[in-house]
Amino acid sequence: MQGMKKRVNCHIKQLSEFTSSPDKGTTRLTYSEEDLKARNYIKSKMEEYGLQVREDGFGNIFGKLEGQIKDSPSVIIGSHFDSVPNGGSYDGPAGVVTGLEVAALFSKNKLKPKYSLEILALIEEEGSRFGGGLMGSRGIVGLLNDEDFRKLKDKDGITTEEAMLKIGLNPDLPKKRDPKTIKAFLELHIEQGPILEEKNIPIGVVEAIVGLTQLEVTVTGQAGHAGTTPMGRRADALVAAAKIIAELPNIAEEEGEGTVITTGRLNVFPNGANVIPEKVVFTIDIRAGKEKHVLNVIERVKSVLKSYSHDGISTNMEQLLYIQPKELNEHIRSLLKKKSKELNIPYCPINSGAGHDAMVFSDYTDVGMIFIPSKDGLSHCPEEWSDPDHLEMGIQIFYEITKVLTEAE
Ligand code: HGY
Ligand code: MN
Ligand code: MN
Repeated sequence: MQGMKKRVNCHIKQLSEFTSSPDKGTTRLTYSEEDLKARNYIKSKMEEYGLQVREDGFGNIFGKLEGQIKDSPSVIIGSHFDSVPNGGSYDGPAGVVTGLEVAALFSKNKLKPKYSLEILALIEEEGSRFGGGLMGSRGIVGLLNDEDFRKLKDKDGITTEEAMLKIGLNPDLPKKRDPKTIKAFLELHIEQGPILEEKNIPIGVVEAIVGLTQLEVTVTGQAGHAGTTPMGRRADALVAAAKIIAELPNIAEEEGEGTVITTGRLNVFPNGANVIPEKVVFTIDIRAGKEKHVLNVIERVKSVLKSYSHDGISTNMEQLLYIQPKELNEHIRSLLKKKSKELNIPYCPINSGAGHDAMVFSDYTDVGMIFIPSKDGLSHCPEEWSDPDHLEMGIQIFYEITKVLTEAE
């Protein structure tokens, strides 16, 4: 495995430099100039490691090593290469780099898989530009159809189609993929929490992933002059939104069972210091291990919105994303544990509080996922860091399990 750590560090560092916020972490929005630079880097490495490279009609990148069985289904190793605003270097790229390195090892050891091996770099998992998230994986399995995809716009009103064309991508390429062409999907990801570090264990074998929903709430009032409008005659959208948001944490605490709720994005219109806000648009992200808790919280949010809809204030809620909790494939989980043991790499079972593309694929094929520790449990921030030694252990495990699943010799 010599040379791997150097290559892995180089991949992570290089990808982290494709950012629109070089002085504050990684900001790589889908179909941006930064996306294009990262895309070209990933494609060049796929070619270097002997893979046939293609992009689909969403801009997902596939690097394929053909199996000896004609038209065989593929074992896919992948993750996403977009980021949150001012995020870290490992969330997504750690999984893409894992795939690249497994392909490099297959090439170096001249392995011939019976079943095809594909490395997949997915777009718009975070939803930072077009909202919702898990877009690349939902598109591949057909949960996001072409028409709905082309309608999506970013905050400046640019559509997915316009943004793709701007960086030379072709939205008319094939999109949905027949699940029968996928034998398994494997994803390595950073834990993004403190558990593995606190246990001092380098590998987490993911058992289940939380269910989640992302809501977009619009509160509408009446714009007006900040100086001349008496307090009793205002329909201030921001005051109403603030009261609504202030009620949310308590709803999650009352639901319990690890339910979490977050308002991460908020926009005020017209956003003038001397103008009473006419409209506020904000997100509500709700997660829980059991679906009923997510559904309960959605209902409570609806009643809070209703309770503030009076005296010139109206509210509207749109669901940008909804995905049920997922339990990952038992056979692959035990294979991951077996390979970790054979490699003398300590591991423990773990559940994921973050959403991942793996959860989308898990309804269509066998899915396996491992975590590596996040320093101080931090993620979605510039401080995000993981130990290359841990990443190397994860790659070794994925290399071994991929040889088994592709029946490579
Ligand atoms: O939000 C998430 O859980 C993931 O980082 N997209
Ligand atoms: Mn991620
Ligand atoms: Mn993320």
